[in-house]
Amino acid sequence: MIMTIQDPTDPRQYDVIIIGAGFAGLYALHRMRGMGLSARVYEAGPEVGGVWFWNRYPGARCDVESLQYSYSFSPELEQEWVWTEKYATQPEILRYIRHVAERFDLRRDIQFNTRVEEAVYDEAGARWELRTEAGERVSGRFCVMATGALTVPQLPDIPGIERFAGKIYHTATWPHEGVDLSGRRVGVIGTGSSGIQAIPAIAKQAEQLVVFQRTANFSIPAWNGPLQPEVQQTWKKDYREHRRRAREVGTLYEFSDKAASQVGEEERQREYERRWQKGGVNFVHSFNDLMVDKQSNDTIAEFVRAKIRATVKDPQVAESLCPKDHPLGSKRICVDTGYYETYNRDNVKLVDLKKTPIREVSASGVHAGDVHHELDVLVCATGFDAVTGALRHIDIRGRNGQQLSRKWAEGPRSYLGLMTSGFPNLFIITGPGSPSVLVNMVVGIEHHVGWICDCLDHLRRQGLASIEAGQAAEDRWVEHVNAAANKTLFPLANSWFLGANVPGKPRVFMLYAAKLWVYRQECQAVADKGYEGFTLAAVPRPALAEAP
Ligand code: N01
Repeated sequence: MIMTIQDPTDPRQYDVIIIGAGFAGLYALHRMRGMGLSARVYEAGPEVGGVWFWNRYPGARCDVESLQYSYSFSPELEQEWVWTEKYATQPEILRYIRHVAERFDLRRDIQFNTRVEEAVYDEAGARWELRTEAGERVSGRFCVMATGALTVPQLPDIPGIERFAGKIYHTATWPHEGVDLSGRRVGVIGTGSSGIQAIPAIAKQAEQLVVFQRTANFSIPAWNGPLQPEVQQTWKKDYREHRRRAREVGTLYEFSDKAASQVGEEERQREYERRWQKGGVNFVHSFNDLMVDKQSNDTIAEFVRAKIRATVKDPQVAESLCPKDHPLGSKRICVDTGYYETYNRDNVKLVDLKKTPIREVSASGVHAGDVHHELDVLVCATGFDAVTGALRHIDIRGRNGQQLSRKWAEGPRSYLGLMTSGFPNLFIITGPGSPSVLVNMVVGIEHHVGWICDCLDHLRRQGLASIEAGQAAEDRWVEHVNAAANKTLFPLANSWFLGANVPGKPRVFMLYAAKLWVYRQECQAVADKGYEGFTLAAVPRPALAEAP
């Protein structure tokens, strides 16, 4: 028998409220419903997909191979779904997510066009009380933040930008009807993953393209192409084993057991060249010390700079495109299709903002250094208030009315990246303090949802109703996360991993840089020890629904 705690006279009370209907929210709904819990998803957008619903700029695609960037929970789904390209485009990934929503009948428990503005923990009732933008109120015993790491677009704070008479677009909120850039003079600000994917596509449409680059980034060719049926079939034969390994390492790459520092120059160059020809993020794994040894990293960084100089015909432009201020991989590596080659086109111009900073935007264009660039369209590929942004934009208040944004004013603090003390029964999927965006997001999401479901099951079986991260355990975890980051080269870059792209955001490395299998073991060990470091309580309320 399934016994739920939902009050039948008040349809707005649920066991679990999930915020967000991207990869994380959909899987959480599927699993929690399967446990017999009443669950409801609130989604700000009009459709499922999360980041893949919004990011539709020209050239948008994933840089994890399609066969890996997909759910592993259903062997039938993974066998039946057919990917068409090595790296899927945004429309194809969105089609996949929609298919999942239909196939598992998820839509009936999702409320679209509903932005949650406030989530307040009611201590007496031991429930989360949520208020939406439209004033609707709902409550849940548990609240799951499936709000994504790259949700809140970051617009550049440039003097005069509001005066620009042309159109301004952000890559993350690209118009759904598309934008016809033919015959237009287009400026792109930003050369991260989004800019580096969009620039070659925009250059093919626009009459003129001016790229405003503040920091040169490392980019590796994707060598994308159609996914051959025989490659797909071979992979599908071993899908279970591939998934098992992915749970240990995140994404399956060719991991090296050699250090760049231990081999000679010739072997290093041979390996870099071989990997460059294969393309993608696999390149970063050429040797096993590249993210911990600056001298080793210098060798791979120099290899890429040589590739840039060999590709870009104008030596001055090539030099501006060569990243020199951060180790390769310390900012999220980019994967491109014809990025550096784009600068050989007659209609493309690079403005190096390190030499000629933007002074202002006027009605007719962008003034950088002494030059005024006349533009019809300005594209901001300027990234996100990442990892904590979506959480900061909801007024989340825990015990004693404590605000999450206040608690995290000096940087996010969590235990295992899953919960934060003072906020009982609030789970965060792929939040700060977990590997999050450092691993294949779908793999990380499935792990977190699995851990949370096991935890809810434990509470139910023990007749408990609340779980909260302990302060001491959280403090130790934060130190542990910082120590892991400090063993790597990540802190050497001004990246969004550190919040460095958002003015005023505290400079804290927000992610757990250990190997995924280490993190999984740590999470499992905590659970195996009866959720060590957490406080579990039987508050005087009906316990969770009985296990089916
Ligand atoms: O954002 P970013 P993104 N004036 O923050 C520049 C994922 N993703 O949207 O480096 C001038 O990386 C900024 O300059 P700087 C992926 O995880 C994945 O490109 O701060 N420039 C930078 O060049 C990725 O890492 C995929 O000096 C300004 C750029 O804007 C993450 O999303 C595709 C500026 C922002 O780069 C974010 O990528 C796309 C200003 N005022 C995204 N403000 C794939 O899977 C910012 N910039 C392939």
